[in-house]
Amino acid sequence: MNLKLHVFPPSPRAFKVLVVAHHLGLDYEFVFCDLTKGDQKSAAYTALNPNQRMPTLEDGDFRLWESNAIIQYLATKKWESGLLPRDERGRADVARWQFWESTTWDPACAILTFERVVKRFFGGGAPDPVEVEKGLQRFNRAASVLDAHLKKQPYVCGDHLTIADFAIAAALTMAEPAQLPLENHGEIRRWAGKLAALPAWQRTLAMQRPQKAT
Ligand SMILES: N[C@@H](CCC(=O)N[C@@H](CS)C(=O)NCC(=O)O)C(=O)O
Repeated sequence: MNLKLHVFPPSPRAFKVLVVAHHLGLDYEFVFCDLTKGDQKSAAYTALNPNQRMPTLEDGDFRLWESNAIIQYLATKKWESGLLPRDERGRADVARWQFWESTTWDPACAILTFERVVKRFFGGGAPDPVEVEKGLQRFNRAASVLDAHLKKQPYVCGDHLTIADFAIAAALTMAEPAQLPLENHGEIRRWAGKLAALPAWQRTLAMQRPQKAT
């Protein structure tokens, strides 16, 4: 088996990569990158990913970091899944939402996840109310965009599931402990419910649970 995924399953960025691998039915070697022990800073890991962050993929002598790039690469292993459209406009649409996830959605969710979950997990003290307020404002702004978009179509990029759905929904695995305010975003809840019903989602959640921060 050539494919290796270096992951810390409680993290939504690891979840993103794992859920796509599971949905595609890919065989991979699981390599636990234990962030609680600083595995990401080891010399061996730094040689794979100089950012000292996970996830990282290895496929033979090919190395790839950035969760959104990793799931694009995984999807090309099973084009027939449709998770990455073959047509240029379809692919550009997926790329658009993955960039939006990286630049807008993930940073908003990450502030609330860091303040309300990660700090507790690593003994980092109480949530900083200024940061929480900033996170809430960013989250509400981004969630309004996504919710309005999902009113028009069942999935992020139209009628079919793509990697853009997994990329964005991964952060919602922290919705409860990070108290992501979804009450006013019924379309996001509807869409997230469909993803959560996928066998790949449940399988990946089960990997997250035993080591979960809460
Ligand atoms: N944009 C990157 C973010 C990766 C990232 O920030 N990973 C965090 C965990 S969620 C990490 O490895 N942190 C380790 C550290 O900061 O020491 C991606 O999506 O892959």
